[in-house]
Amino acid sequence: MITLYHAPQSRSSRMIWLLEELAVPYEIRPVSIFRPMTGEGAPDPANPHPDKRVPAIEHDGALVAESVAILLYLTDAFPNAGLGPRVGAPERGTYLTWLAWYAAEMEPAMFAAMMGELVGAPRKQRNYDAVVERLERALADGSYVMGADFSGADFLISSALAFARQAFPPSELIDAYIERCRTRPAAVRGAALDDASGIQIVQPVEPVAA
Ligand SMILES: N[C@@H](CCC(=O)N[C@@H](CS)C(=O)NCC(=O)O)C(=O)O
Repeated sequence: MITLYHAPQSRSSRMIWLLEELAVPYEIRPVSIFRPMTGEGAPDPANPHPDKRVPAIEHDGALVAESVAILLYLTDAFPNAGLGPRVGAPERGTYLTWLAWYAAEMEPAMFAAMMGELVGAPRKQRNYDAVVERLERALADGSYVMGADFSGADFLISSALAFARQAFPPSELIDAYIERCRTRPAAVRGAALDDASGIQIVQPVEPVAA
């Protein structure tokens, strides 16, 4: 059983979508977090995350924190869900490149744009332009960043785009991509579970064949 430590409307929300994509049983365990935007909430002693943040998961005695680590851990642990190429597959390098790009390039560029930090900062502007260019190039070539099929990379990238759409330029390609990802049945089910209060055990709607 996988346990997700979760706070509604936070970075753990999209992890419910991911768990729905995997089609495995899981438990949602709500924890409180400090919310700097409102000053509300407090770190929860019951949260095993090293910084008392979310998301964190526990699985078979392993604790995993950080969104990208959780995604990679779970797509590797449940390869039959088809969300990430297995170790040794030819597309594995491309997959890892997108995951690292998301954490090291896209998120910083996105937050820099959201905070208005690009003006007068040519280095940040250059990084931001490169992010937009790489994204638009990938989406012009396929429905998803790795081509025709949805992967864990799309899960991270599309959810960040949906969260911070205003940080990116107007683009029909980007809008259509967000819509394609956000309307997946697992994403819709995940969104409906976000506000769950109390511990919930969720059973898969359509288990993936082992
Ligand atoms: N890089 C981390 C960021 C996690 C994060 O900042 N989570 C926020 C919620 S959106 C949180 O738990 N904040 C509570 C705090 O900062 O104490 C990840 O992607 O997992």
